Amino acid sequence: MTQQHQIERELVEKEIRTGPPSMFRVVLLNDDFTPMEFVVAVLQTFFTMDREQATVVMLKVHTEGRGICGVFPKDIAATKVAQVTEHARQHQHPLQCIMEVNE
Ligand code: TYC
Repeated sequence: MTQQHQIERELVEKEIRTGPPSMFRVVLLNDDFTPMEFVVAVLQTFFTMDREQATVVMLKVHTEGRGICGVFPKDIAATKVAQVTEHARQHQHPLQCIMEVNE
């Protein structure tokens, strides 16, 4: 068995033991174009942060490249990603919002 097969087998066995992942992080990615003020408003509108919390997260994304907006069940995380992405495109901003398994 190759090392790759062994890794895949361990992942499948882990999923059988633990069930599918249930919680997902919603993450914002930095870019050079989306205005800071727009990102702060997104965090307040879609992630129920106050202005101070939203500013902290926005500056973290701006300086470190990415930041966590929240952790949610899969369907809620997917809805937030879709809402943020749609809102950003409506305003012609390239803001990227993704979800990933919260191990
Ligand atoms: N880097 C952007 C700027 O300088 C601000 C920004 C922050 C963009 C967070 C995206 O997810 C983001 N205007």
